[in-house]
Amino acid sequence: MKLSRFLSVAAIACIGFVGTAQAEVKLSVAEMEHATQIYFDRCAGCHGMLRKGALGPALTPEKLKEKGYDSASLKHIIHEGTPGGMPEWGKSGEITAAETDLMAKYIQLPAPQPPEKSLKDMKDTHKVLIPVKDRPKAPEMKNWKDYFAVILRDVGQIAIIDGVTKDIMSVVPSGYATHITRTGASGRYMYVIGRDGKASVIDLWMKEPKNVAEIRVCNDARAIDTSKHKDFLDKYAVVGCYWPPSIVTLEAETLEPLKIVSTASYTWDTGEYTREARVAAIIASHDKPEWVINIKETGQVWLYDYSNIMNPKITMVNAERFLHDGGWDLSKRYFMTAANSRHIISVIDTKEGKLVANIPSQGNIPHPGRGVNVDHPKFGPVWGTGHIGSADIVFIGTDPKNHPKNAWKVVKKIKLPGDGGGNLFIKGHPNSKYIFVDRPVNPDRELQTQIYVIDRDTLEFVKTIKIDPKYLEPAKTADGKEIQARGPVHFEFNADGSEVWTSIWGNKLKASPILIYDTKTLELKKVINDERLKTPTGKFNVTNTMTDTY
Ligand code: DHE
Repeated sequence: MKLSRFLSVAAIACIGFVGTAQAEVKLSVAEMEHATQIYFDRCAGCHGMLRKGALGPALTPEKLKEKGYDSASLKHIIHEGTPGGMPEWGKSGEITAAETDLMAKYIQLPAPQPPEKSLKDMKDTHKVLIPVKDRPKAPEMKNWKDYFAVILRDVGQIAIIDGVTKDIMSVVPSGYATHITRTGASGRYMYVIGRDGKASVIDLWMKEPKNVAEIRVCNDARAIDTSKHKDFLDKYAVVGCYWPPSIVTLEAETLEPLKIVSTASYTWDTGEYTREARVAAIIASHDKPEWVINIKETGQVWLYDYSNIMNPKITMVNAERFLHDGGWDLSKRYFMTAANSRHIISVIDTKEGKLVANIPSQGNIPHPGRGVNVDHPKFGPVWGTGHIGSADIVFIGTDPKNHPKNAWKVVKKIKLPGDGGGNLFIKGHPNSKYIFVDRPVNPDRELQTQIYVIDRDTLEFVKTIKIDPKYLEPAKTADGKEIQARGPVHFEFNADGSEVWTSIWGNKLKASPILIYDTKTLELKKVINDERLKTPTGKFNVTNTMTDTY
């Protein structure tokens, strides 16, 4: 997203004020624009647009002063990262020395005020690219339920890949720094959200899947989902926005915007007003016309009843602050979600509409993605997560009826080999003997570039899979500088669980492969190498996403 569309006039105006108020730090308008763009791209997700902190600490000028940070110490942190999970932006080559210097100055100035967005603003960007009547009446290709949508993050595209033939069916444009995709309940439509709040929908019934509608609903977003209750199949989509903090519902087939609900509210515990109460994970109930929505900064999970779309009923469940990602337990009754900077897993009972437990995750910064479910012979159903800030993988009992002693307790904790965390995703499939774990943000190069394998029956770590260095070759900038690929990130299984896919998190200057492993033998079975595959990160199989299988 170009900054000029993002920064408000008010924000530009504040630059003059900044220069005079804090004589020691001055930036020109051009520098301010450049820094704001970098902040949006690299920092806002963790520290917040208004810099009040969430996963990362608050970065307001007052807080930095209170902690005694000057430009030199800030530059050091931006360059080197921290063991707590802050990436080494300078060292990794992702931002230059001059930009590191710029950012150290920028965060000592007040944050620019980002713009608001109205229903009219949204409507002005809404396009139905292929009307419903002109779309296929039946699937044109037979394997569509085993397609994968692969995020090509830094080029803002989605690759649709046939999970059976491994052919790239199409590469479709999407929003800026595209984040995730989710399918509708029938699987036919794949919904995509970009970090710039651009939502798009791809019709997978087409011989060459294409966007059929698009709209920009906010300026910063991470989540999208759909109505999965049987009476509302393919009826509504919902976008969760970071800025303006809001929930936007859309008509599913056309993305016509229907309703905006602001999430700015009060923290559940201390009752402080929080303008930046961002929407993190959204998950759709299969049993009720309900979305389960994490409101990050206030620490509430909202149970959003969409059966009367223009007059929704919302149950606000107090959980814990800084809610991030999460997924269903095996029964799909309990939502297991990470309040990551509090090291807590909150459990929401969606049948009763209440918090069941806030469980210390026994590690540093749980980051489950959707997590992993196992029906374990000894513990009964368990749900597992890894951690960004430590090597712990934990499994929590989730069946209070038949295994009450294990329910809502960490029943098994294992450590990945080597120091530190760096894990982002863990994934399983009922037909796979193994669970797979990545570690792309561990600072150690060897640990960062391996896949970690856990046995589903014993829940013990059994093996690392090393990635052949030929798949990790660095990208080269025009002036010959090398930028390393981070290593494998995220996993997804094919529909029958016989294969697991991961991808190398490279740089957009160079294509990166998708690696496909046999889930019985753990052998590398196939590599998809294609010039179009730049920065492949998240991968979403139609059947598994539709059915919430993980
Ligand atoms: Fe994500 C899920 C937010 C960075 C890949 N990420 C999520 C969810 C949230 C979130 C709230 C849950 C969505 C849901 O289930 O509805 N992600 C954020 C951030 O705020 C953060 C930390 C920083 C930012 O500025 O965006 C961030 N995420 C990343 C990445 O850098 C990743 C690794 C690569 C990329 O492509 O952006 C990344 N996030 C993902 C993926 C999922 C995800 C693949 C879905 C996991 C799944 O299996 O369902």
